[in-house]
Amino acid sequence: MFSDEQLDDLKLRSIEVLKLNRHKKFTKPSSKLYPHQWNWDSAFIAIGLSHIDEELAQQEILSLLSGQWGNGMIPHIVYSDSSANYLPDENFWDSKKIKNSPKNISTSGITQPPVLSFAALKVCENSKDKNNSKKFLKEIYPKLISYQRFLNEDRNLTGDDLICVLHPWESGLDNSPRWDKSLQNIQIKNYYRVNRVDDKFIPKHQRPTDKDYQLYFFIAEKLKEQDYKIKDYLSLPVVMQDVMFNALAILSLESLITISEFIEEDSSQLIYWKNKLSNAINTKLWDEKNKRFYDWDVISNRAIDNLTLANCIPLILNSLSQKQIDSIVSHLKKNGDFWKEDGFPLSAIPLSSPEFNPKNYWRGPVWINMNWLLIQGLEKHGFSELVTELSNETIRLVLESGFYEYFDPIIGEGCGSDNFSWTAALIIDLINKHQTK
Ligand code: 2M8
Repeated sequence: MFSDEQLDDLKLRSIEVLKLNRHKKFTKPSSKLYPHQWNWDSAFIAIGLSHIDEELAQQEILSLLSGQWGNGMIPHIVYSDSSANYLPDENFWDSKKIKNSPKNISTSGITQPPVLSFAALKVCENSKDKNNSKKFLKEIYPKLISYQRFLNEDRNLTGDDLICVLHPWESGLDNSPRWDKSLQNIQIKNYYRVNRVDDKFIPKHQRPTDKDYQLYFFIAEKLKEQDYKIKDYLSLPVVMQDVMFNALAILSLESLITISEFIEEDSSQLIYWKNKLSNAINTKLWDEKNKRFYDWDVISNRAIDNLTLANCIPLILNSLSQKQIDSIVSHLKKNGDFWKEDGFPLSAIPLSSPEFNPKNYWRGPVWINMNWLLIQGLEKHGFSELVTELSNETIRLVLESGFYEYFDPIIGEGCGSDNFSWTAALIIDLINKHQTK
């Protein structure tokens, strides 16, 4: 399908994108639209960097951890440059005022999907110097555990062991239709006009709406009023047991258990959290009748019925039944919900869903990180043909369209920011796999 020259050239260009976005000791998601450090972006970026330069991969992780709060929370943004043009800026969150937050650096007050421990394990697996990576893992291990504790305990708000997400930004899939119904009920009274700058860089029809932005700021204000420590979760505008977030937290636990064996640490607490969370996701978020995973809206106490690609992310887990695996895979195949025969896989929401919009952010386009996560899941469960097919299509898309943030699944056109870091980083990983086969 591709020549070696084509792949070598694409890899070199991916490295250039990461170099372009490098800033101090981390990599910006993109230099104009996202001029700070983002949590799950840096996890994906570290995986790509680990194939090129292990030290840079480690720095990426250490830089993100420098924003960690005393309660273990790793923020979704670590601010790096107060003159950068991004809203909300660091003054909005006012993080330095919060007890136990870092005082030398500004951060947001919320987190993002937990991919970091999985990334740390991947960085170590790709390392040529196992002694060095063991030393690195030993250094960061207490911080990763403290983050996990924050997720499994502080964010177990309802007491049923599932982790709660408190803001669409925490889900990473900001304007996904899975949030629509829950956001619809929020009343914003006498609320100020929100300034945004993202639409100065990207055409408005590819980004969230003004109303979405108003809600994002409003919800964040409500969290800030409680100093980001939740005393009364039912008073919050939105609380979601997000199935992708919870699956990634189990993946983190699986990764931390492997790390703990490698660095000879006790893993009993991790196993305890993992069993509890796996049990909860398989009971409350799995529906036996419809054979699929759901998100749960805690405020209205009901399952969210939108099927999105995020509901397929549990495929990445070890402990799934054959029935669960087969049902997820049937959605992912060509001519399934997310892949039109002559189009580009995988769209973020079903191509047939009424909300589908091929160019609007998390409401239709293909995202390379989602494809990459699902490729890991397909590989884990032995679907090698589909892994090859999806990996090749993902590489082809970037080869033909460029290093965009997301892509129209019908015509393949790049949307959002160009020179986007996780696109470049994960393409490096896919090319490496392709070349070592
Ligand atoms: C997008 O989200 C940020 C807010 O966090 C934004 O729109 O300004 C999302 O795609 C998110 O998943 C991603 O981490 C971030 C940076 O790439 O951009």
